[in-house]
Amino acid sequence: MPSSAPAAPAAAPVAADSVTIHNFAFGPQVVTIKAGTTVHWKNGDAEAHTVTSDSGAFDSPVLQPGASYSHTFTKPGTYSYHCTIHPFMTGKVVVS
Ligand SMILES: [Cu+2]
Repeated sequence: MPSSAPAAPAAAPVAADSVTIHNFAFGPQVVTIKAGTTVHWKNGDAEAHTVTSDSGAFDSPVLQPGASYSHTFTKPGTYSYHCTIHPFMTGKVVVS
């Protein structure tokens, strides 16, 4: 694996606690929340996806179309995540 991947276009962080999976992307891609907030993901695609922390902090089961997943973030930090089925799908939760 190369140590530096090409920079992805910077996504503007959005203060939100819900993320919709649509068209093989997490939207908003970057959400900002306060510690103690529960973030809800909903799969609005016709494909199965997962919400999987890069660091193992959280991991959804396979979310079939229409399925939801939530995780409560108790500690400040930046949590990157991806879809294990489609690793090009990435998102971030920034907890303050
Ligand atoms: Cu996926």
